[in-house]
Amino acid sequence: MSFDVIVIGLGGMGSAAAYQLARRGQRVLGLERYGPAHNRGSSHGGSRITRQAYFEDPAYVPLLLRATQMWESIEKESGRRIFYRTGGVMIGRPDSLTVSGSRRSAEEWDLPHEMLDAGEIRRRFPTMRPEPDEIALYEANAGLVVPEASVAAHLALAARSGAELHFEEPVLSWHAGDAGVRVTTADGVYTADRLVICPGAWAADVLADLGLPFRVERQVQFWFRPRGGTDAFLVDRHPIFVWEGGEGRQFYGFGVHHREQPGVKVAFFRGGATCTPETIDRTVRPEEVAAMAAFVGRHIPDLPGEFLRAATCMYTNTPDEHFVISVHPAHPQVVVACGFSGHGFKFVPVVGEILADLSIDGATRHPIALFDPARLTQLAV
Ligand code: PYC
Repeated sequence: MSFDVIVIGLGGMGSAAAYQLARRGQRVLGLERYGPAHNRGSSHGGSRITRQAYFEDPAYVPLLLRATQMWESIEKESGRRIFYRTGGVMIGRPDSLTVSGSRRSAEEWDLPHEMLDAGEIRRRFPTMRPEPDEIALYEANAGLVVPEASVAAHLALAARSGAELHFEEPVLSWHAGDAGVRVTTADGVYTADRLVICPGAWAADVLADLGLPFRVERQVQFWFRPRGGTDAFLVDRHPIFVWEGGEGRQFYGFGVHHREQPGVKVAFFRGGATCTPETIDRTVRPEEVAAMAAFVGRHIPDLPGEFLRAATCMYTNTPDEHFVISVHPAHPQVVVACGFSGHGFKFVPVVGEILADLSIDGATRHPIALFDPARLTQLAV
């Protein structure tokens, strides 16, 4: 059987693309090297931040507004809880990127937000101990999404819309020619009119022909049981946060949304070791746990109680930390989405919509100029 579209990679982005294509009547084949909603890539760990006052660049805001609408509709269509609106605080000195960038996006797009001084942060969120010169942008619309639930929901919706999904079937090569595309896997050869490639941390291999300078980074997510118990950290009273402390590092964390999986998750944003999906060290060493506990304790003194667990995952960074979403420069029948640089998951449903637009129509109404891969080849020369 020949397909209209083959989707390579069924993690966060690929699962959403498979669904958006199938619901528009496309005959879709999805191929994934591991099982459904696996923990070997970048779409696991129980929580990912969603926020709208985006410190990275105001150009992301319209996509975030659309993603927020879409999370709600995906929940309704799938019957699964994915999104928790917990509120979010972006903390740091007034001139830090975390605060000043978030404020810029909020003001440019007129997003609801409040600025809090250190005293007000402590009063509203008593777990937190900001320095006297730290402030925060508070955004009630921020929250978290559960990545495994998102992938499972999109896969189920894609299958319900007629997509054929193959797991444990790594792609060995792909070819695009005048007659369409051909994908060779460990189990067979498939043909289709078009291809959507969502390779995650495997981008440097699967999209080697693009020659883009990706850097895959090992990251560790840590879960601690708070000293005084979990209650003060439940999502109905605890916001997600990104905190750019005086140490010059950003770290982030979440309230607890799942009573059966207690533990507050915290992690550093960036600064991890360079790796590949093959060489990543998935063991988390006691010194790493001790360093995170000491760091977090300076900001949230009750948090580093008992260490519960840790998990590694991968960022696929571009040099400017903006995404790559585009029609392939050499093959109009191929669309690519990669290089999400550690901040992509909140965009999953809208990226699925954009990929379906690009694959079916060759264009999208969404603003994606920032994600053109040509900017990176210009950077590299
Ligand atoms: O996407 O908001 C985000 C984020 C913060 C830290 C890591 N990712």
